[in-house]
Amino acid sequence: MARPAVLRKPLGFVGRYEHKPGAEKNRTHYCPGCGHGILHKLIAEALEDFEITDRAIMISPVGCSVFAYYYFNAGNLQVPHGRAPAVATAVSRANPHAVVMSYQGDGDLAAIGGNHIVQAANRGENIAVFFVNNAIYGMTGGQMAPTTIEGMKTTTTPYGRNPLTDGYPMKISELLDSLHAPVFIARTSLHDPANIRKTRAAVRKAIQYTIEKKGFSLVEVLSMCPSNWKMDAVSSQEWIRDVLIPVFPLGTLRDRGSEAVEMKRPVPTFDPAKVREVLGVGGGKQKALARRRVDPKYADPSIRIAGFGGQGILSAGTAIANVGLEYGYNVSWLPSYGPEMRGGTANCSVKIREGSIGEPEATQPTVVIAMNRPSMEKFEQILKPGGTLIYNSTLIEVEPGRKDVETWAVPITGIADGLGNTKVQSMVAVGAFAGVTGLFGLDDIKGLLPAMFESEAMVLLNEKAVEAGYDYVTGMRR
Ligand SMILES: Cc1ncc(C[n+]2csc(CCOP(=O)(O)OP(=O)(O)O)c2C)c(N)n1
Ligand code: SF4
Repeated sequence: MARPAVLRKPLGFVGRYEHKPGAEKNRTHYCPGCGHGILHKLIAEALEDFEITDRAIMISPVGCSVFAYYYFNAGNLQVPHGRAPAVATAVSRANPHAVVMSYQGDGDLAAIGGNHIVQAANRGENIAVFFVNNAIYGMTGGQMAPTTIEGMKTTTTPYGRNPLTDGYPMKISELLDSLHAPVFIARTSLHDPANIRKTRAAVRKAIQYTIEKKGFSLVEVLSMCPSNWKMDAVSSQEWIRDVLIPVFPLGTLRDRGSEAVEMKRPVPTFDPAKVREVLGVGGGKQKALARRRVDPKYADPSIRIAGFGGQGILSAGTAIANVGLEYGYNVSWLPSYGPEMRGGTANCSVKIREGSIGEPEATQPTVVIAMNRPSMEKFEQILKPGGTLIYNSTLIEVEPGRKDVETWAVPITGIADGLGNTKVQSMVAVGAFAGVTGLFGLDDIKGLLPAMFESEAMVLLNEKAVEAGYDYVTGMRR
């Protein structure tokens, strides 16, 4: 006797959907009649059936798709608008065992992320992309998307999309089908049970090829958005059948999965000597400088340098990062080019690590170098308790507010002026950093200056600046 079917939530979903406080507990985020929930279920069932919940990673971007992060029993990364294919690339390359899926709406994938998806497909990244085409921006209230069809009224095309002014609906599957690398491209729909079954099959194929490391798969899914189409759920399904499908014909555009062989991408290896050679670091020296014994407080520093434009903030950061490289550390340097006010703060983050660096921004720095008062007031707030604040006492006439950090008042601009050139204040700051942290030797920094400055006079002047900053703080210790 056949066993009765047991209807239950697939294990590819988390047991409990967490909502924001105050939200009703027994409903999803999606509007009634929305296609997202159906597609979620098809993916969740596949995660269970393929037994990959422990190695599936979902990349959810911006749009109604973002809510995927609440539902799947899988790893999840929420990423900026349109960037899912780039992040999926990184995750799948760094961890080839992971089954990486990107779940994107049409505004996200075809507009702001248009180039990302084309490039990821062209590289044949081993990812499964689920592309929810509802012909409109859902989350933001119904603006025109690249996939909006001709004549369709949206909040930004109130008289209907006019190709003369707004272009034609973009057929992403056909576009990607012109590329060499993808293995699987299909367009399906969620408007009735028969097509949901076909979507189910396509979802499984895309996931299967990703598990088998066959390369890039994309399933474009026509999906209802009753709220922004201003229709009820049933009319939305009929509208897909009668109006959307004639523009976006359904079917498998490409299926090369069975003939494709498992991709064996070379796993990137890190050879510091090779990197030094290629980057020309160390004036052709193959070996890194001998590391110094560093107070554990300053091992793996996360540094924020801030001041106003013209103070050489970014150069000071570059110099510190470059010296870190010379010692064979991993380093990152992240400038901030925010729309700063004149006289406000410009800043950069530098990280120096023995191990790998995840996030390049020093969101909770262990060392802050503040070159002017607005910078000190802004960045001492985020300094890690027990961290170190080096501040330019020439221009900052107030005491730092934080009492739980070590503070060093160094007249950085004054020292540079004493050397006859205010511009070298950035290198005074580098010297002070080296003196306070003990991370770099004075001679080691000086040895790099010829690679940074063209004229001998500038090299000499900057040598003096580094030395003066270094000597000032080491003198304070005594
Ligand atoms: C960089 C950036 N630009 C714009 C937005 C605003 N925004 C949020 S969702 C969205 C549209 C998403 O539409 P779509 O990808 O079609 O997804 P849907 O909501 O229809 O599922 C936009 C423009 C944003 N969050 N970030
Ligand atoms: S706005 Fe549209 S896409 Fe977003 S949840 Fe509602 S119906 Fe779905």
